[in-house]
Amino acid sequence: MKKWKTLGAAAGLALTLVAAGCGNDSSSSDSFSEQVDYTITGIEAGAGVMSATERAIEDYDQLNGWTLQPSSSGAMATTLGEAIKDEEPIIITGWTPHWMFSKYDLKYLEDPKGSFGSEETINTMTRQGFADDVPGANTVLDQFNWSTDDMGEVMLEVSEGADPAEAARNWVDGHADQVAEWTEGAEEGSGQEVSLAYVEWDSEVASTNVMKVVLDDLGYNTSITPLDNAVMWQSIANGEADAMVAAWLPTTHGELYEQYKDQVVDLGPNLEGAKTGLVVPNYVDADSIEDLKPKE
Ligand code: PBE
Repeated sequence: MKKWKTLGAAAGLALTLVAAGCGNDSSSSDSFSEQVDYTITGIEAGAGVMSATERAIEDYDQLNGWTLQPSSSGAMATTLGEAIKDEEPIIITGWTPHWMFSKYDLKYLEDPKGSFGSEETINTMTRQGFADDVPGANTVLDQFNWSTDDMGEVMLEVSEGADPAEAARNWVDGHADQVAEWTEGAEEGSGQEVSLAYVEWDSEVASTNVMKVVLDDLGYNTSITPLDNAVMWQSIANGEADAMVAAWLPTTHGELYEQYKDQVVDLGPNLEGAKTGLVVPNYVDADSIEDLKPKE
């Protein structure tokens, strides 16, 4: 028994040394692009940042032959965390606000061709007629406005395991003055239903849960429904849902906005300074999309 164990350990050690040797060889000769196998780790197929990445693959010669791997926001974040733990190469579709920037040392790759646009706002949209049907809730949605730091507080708590509803409750309780500005002049509800549509991106989970707490506190009966991106827009346009606080403009949801702008009501930005792009850990030796290498 003892002999076997010793042998096993020795064989294991030898294998480890061989593996380490290979790893070192390949990392010194391979470019970052080769190491990630010319693959960008993406999120849900219908997300705006996915179309923007497809656009970038067209726009940049350096991305010739690259693949965008669809996934989910949660799986992407897990893959990113694992890569960083082992200091492995990785490139993802990223966005701000997101807790990943407070948890990890990351950078956006410069985008000189502007495939991802520049800074964006996140806007609030309602269905047509909502302001007449539920004016008090419409006033709150219209006055809802917070910063990337505010949203970041909720997101961080959720990323550390808090239930989104609980994190939203904590934020609202801790920011009574700010919430009072959103509800100022808004008629209280008496149980009227308000339906909010959203997508389960960490940023939208935060904002939508906070809106629910605020509207419920004011006497409305708010439901929140996670949908795919295109379906979220469609649900506001056809009146199946009342509102959403998740419209990334002008670029990320630009096409959806063009498609539906005559059927929705744009209440303007609820957050400024949002951004999307290709993101890598700081230890990656690339600063711009133009530092990447096409697949030969
Ligand atoms: N996002 C987060 C979304 C908008 C919010 C950047 C992943 C998208 O790409 O559509």
